[in-house]
Amino acid sequence: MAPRLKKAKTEPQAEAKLESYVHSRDSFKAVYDRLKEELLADEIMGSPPDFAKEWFSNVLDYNVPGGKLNRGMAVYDTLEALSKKTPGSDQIFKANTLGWCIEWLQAFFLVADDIMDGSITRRGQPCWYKKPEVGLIACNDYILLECCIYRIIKKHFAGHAAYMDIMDLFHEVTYQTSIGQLLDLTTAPIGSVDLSKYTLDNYMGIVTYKTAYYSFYMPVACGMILAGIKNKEAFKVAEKILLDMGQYFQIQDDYLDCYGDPEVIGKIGTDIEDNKCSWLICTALKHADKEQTKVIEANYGKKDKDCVAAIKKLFVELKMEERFKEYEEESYKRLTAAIEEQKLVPQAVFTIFLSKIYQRQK
Ligand code: DMA
Ligand code: MG
Ligand code: MG
Ligand code: MG
Repeated sequence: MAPRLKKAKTEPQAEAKLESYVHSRDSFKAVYDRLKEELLADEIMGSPPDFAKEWFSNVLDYNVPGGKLNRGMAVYDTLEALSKKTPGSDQIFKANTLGWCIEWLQAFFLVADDIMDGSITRRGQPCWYKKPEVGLIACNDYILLECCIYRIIKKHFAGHAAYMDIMDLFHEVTYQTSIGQLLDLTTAPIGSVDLSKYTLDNYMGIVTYKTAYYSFYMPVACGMILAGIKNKEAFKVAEKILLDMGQYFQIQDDYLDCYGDPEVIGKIGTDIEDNKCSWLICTALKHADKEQTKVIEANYGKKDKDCVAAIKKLFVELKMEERFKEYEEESYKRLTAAIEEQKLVPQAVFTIFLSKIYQRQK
């Protein structure tokens, strides 16, 4: 019989308390610096010449750390809310590492999304593919961004009890998000406006996959995995609430695409020109009379200033801003009730996230 090895339940490092840890953008960013340094010191980077290393470094700095970081920072917030005592320094680092992997995943999807949506700016600067020296090299860059995720996970989690679960989660959520992008893009084919597709039912399907899984379920699921939660029911309860929250978040994104200040949101809206199945157009169609529907048919999905203006005028007639604000209040109430109703997951896991997005301007 093989000798039975008695293994400590937690790694010795995880025991080391870090009383002074303050979870802030700065402490989170410090982990990015370390992960980037590790990637650049990776053996595979040993042979490429300096100009290639510099390109790689620029791809990362331009696309990974410049967002709101809500998704990435939520992994640690979740872990903390689920831990009876302050997490040790190794657990803190692991949570923030997975947080950055989510930010890397987001960077990968956004570089590609901006090409496909024909967007101009992102996070207050030109979209990566719009930079004259980049262009379609951006296609290889988004592949690189995705590869980094698995490089980082391998370095820091190979041998960890949750390695398989973490890998599986990242693969599953990447698949879900790309299916969401597929639905988003094929519902809005260039040059053909088929209003029958623009229902709120179709809309919810698109946004659940393209946004809610990776932006809301994933950070919390990472935190739950790190906290050692095994109860599948707890994951299910979290998923239900977080998908609802993610739908609300994408509806805000659609609202801000039309009504947000580009200076504040850091991007110029393109949904009307791009023929997108957005919450605004689905809701407008639900309330439009015959004449108003004709205006939509004639003007939606065209890269023409006057057509865009005609749609925006119609949105005013149909009180779209007011309808959005109503929806926002209802969502907040519905989510708060759902959070309080369940007993399996501490409320803070959800409320920290919800308070960051409620009535957001960017
Ligand atoms: C974004 O949807 C979804 C992913 C997976 C990047 P979107 O095109 O509405 O996003 P944005 O408004 O940020 O371009
Ligand atoms: Mg886009
Ligand atoms: Mg898009
Ligand atoms: Mg958008």
